[in-house]
Amino acid sequence: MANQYLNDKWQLWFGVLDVNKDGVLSHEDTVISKKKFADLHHLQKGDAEKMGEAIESWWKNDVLRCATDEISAKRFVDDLNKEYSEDKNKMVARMKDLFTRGFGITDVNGDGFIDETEFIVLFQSLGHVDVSMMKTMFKSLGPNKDGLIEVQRITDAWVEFATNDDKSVPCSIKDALDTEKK
Ligand SMILES: [Ca+2]
Ligand SMILES: [Ca+2]
Repeated sequence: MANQYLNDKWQLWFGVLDVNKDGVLSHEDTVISKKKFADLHHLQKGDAEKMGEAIESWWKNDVLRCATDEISAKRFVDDLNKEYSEDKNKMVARMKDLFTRGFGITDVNGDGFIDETEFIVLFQSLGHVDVSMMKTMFKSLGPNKDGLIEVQRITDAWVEFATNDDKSVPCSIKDALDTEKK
């Protein structure tokens, strides 16, 4: 089993993903986040459908992992513990895939960078409201002089968040999430 520090981060991550805050991850979270993403980015019908399919696929395959029932926080954390204990490298590889696909969608204009608006829309699509937390986290991830963060860089930071159990390594994602006002 992973240590308490990593378990705490997984618990925070569950909170990031539970869009409607009903204590479980389910298809309902997919439906809401898909709609919010299209609305907040003012996507036209064709683009909304294309992005919607990518979002559906991400939830289904990467997050819910084809589960058709609801995933509680305990099950989410237990499953990660199991994966982590069985084969850490494999788990890290899966997280890389998950976050690569996730931030690929977040980069809605496809320029290879995440700007502050794309970052905020990501969180708002996931049902979050504390914009100052989002801005703090964005800034902590090191935007360049044009205010952009490479998709790869942000992906790496989230993989680190989801897989590193070393408490001595600073983690600005955890720090920001710890301060989030709900
Ligand atoms: Ca939910
Ligand atoms: Ca972009």
